[in-house]
Amino acid sequence: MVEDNDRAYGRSANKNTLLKIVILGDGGVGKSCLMSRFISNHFDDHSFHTIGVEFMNKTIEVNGKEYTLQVWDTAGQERFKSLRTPFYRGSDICILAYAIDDRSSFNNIKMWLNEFLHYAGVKNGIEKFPFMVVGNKSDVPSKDREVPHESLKRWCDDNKIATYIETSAKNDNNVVEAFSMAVQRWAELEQQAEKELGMLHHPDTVTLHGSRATSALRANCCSRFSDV
Ligand SMILES: Nc1nc2c(ncn2[C@@H]2O[C@H](COP(=O)(O)OP(=O)(O)OP(=O)(O)O)[C@@H](O)[C@H]2O)c(=O)[nH]1
Ligand SMILES: [Mg+2]
Repeated sequence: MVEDNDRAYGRSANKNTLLKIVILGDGGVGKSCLMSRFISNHFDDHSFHTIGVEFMNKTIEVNGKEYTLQVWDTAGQERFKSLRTPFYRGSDICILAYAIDDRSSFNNIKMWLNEFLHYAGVKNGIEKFPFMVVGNKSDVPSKDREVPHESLKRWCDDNKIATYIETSAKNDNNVVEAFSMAVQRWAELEQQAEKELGMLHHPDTVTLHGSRATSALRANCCSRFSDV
């Protein structure tokens, strides 16, 4: 089915796809540690607060296809807001992170979602954009847990977000899985968008010139030309 779609749009099924992923969440939830665990399988017990943004690339295979993930780690502290928000535009995937031993970081996920929607210029509804909610620090002792797993599930259901997971950057639990799930969600939404475009245009005549169906459907006059 995927291959049929690829042929219809004149693309090679083996092409490497570049995806920009931003990680947002309160300061200290472990965003930088999630990125370094994913990119270089490294964990820092004394990680410093991030200032602004940093990005790193890693190529992975998901469902037999190759993706180069450009992972953007942002500063969660409020004072760095103006340094991080310009980098949201052009994102393909957004990871919303909190720490399971920090209730207020979970309560703030909605604020991060709204900040992303606003500055990334997402207009077509939350359910059409690949968000991934990550509850990090799942290694902490159960007495320190402040956010039950059920609260994560309920919050995602209520906010129409299909993908969520608990991770530990420290113990290397579910970190690669979180990124893979996010890519799978992106691919699902991409296929849906291609179908919607296919209904608007006959598949034999439409040419996307390498652009993505999701971008085409999400595009507005500014966002098409301001991808970072
Ligand atoms: N127990 C535990 N600690 C973690 C985990 N991930 C990160 N930490 C610790 O949490 C602290 C903050 O981690 P960072 O990755 O710097 O947090 P951040 O979200 O990038 O913070 P800002 O850059 O300020 O936005 C560090 O002391 C890490 O060692 C985890 O999975 N488990
Ligand atoms: Mg950081």
